[in-house]
Amino acid sequence: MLSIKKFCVGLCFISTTIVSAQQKPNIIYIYADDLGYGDLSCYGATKIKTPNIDKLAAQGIRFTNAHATSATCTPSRFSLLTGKYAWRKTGTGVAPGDAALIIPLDQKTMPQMLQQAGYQTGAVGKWHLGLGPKGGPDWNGEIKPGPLEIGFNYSFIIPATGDRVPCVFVENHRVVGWDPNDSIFVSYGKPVGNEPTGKQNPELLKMKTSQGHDNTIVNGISRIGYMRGGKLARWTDEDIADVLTAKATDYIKQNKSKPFFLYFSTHDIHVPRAPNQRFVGKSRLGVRGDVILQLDWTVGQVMKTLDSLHLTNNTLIIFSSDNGPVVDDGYADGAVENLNGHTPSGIFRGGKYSIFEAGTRVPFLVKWPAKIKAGKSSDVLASQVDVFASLAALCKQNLKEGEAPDSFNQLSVLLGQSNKDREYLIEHAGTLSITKGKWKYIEPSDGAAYNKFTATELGNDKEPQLYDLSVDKGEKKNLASQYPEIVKEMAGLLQKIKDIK
Ligand code: NG6
Ligand code: CA
Repeated sequence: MLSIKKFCVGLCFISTTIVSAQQKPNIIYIYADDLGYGDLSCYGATKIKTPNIDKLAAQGIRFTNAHATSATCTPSRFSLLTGKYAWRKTGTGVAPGDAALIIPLDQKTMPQMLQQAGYQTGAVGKWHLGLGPKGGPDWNGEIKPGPLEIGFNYSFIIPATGDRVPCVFVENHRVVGWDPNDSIFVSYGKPVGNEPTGKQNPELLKMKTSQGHDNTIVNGISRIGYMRGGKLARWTDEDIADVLTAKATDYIKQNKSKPFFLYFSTHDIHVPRAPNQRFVGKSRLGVRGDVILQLDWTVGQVMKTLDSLHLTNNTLIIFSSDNGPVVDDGYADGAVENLNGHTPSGIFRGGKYSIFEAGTRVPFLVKWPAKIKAGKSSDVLASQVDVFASLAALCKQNLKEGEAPDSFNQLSVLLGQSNKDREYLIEHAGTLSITKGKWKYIEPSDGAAYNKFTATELGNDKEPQLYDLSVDKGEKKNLASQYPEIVKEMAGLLQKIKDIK
């Protein structure tokens, strides 16, 4: 005979399954910074172990041909949040820390679409899309427009990057810990105030620079740009991962009973790489390896929080990076010397800033236990610009003409139900490339072929380039002169896409 207890357990099970089947999934987009295709053990790294991110991969789909939209931060983030290629709009390059908000207020954004679908939306971490009106933000007043004006209900952000002033967090419209007796001023032109700079006082630095980064010193690290004031509000680099992870997990806890969207954009593994003491020396690959471990810890904390709240099953997590890897990005932090055979770009050519594959081909993991079969790997051609339209489809939101214009609905691919490649893929560094089927065409450009400071092959060439990625993933053999008709066809298609208004 069925005991009452068993009956009840059965009933409860049925009812929770029904509830979770009906409830929209929570969505967390974890955006690592400058993490390369080859930086994780689930993508073949052998010199470093990333157990938490590997677990995420094992419980979902690991994409091997998915791309950030650009090879640097600001344009990739612009494209992700608007579903529109950043290169269609001027002023979307790497933004200074006092830039005005780059996303136009009349541009439909992914968080706005999710708000309309009934989501609570939060942004935690690196922003780097500008803040405030034309002329830039007032750091001592209400800092807007910003995340809250483009579709987030809550934000706790690093305004630009860790290596750019102001070195303060902004929560919603205010600098965290702002002191009325110590107003904050920021300049990307002439120095403001008379605090020591990396250029004049290198003896005060705990981390020397290798290029640029020689303006105001904050926490023993000199930055891009000058700031004065806000002494009590300044962050400690070694605590940034802890602070952001706590804010992200608090956000999850506070919104556990609503469908929520969390855009969690980590500072790791961008420069300056100043890991918390817990991670120092742990990777044996120098600070760059140590901050990869710190990032892995962060991802673990998010998953642990979901587990503890029983949200794991119905939470869709996307984990990716905003652009490819770089080893020396302007600080002499020992990353190059301690690389120890580790290959951040994996088998691909180039890295951050490059039009070659490693500029945008990045880790891309999708996990949603309620819907996605665990343990799959997919070589489907995919782009982050499609996340917007795909999530709109998931939430049954119609996009009007002109909204997310470059974003395709690839939901079935993201959920592992289809293997259909994106029709074509555009990559963006200084120049553009287009990939369709096995061919990748890089348009001619006047840019430098090589950046000697970052030691990156940028991929620029005055001549057209054509690679057969089916046999030449490392883009070693330019076949353009051998296949002029393919070059013509690919250049024509690229032009057509560029011409779309
Ligand atoms: C470069 C910086 C680099 C990094 C990058 C932006 C120098 C020499 N280099 O100009 O350190 O901040 O901009 O990186 O200043 S991104 O990931 O935010 O795009
Ligand atoms: Ca980046």
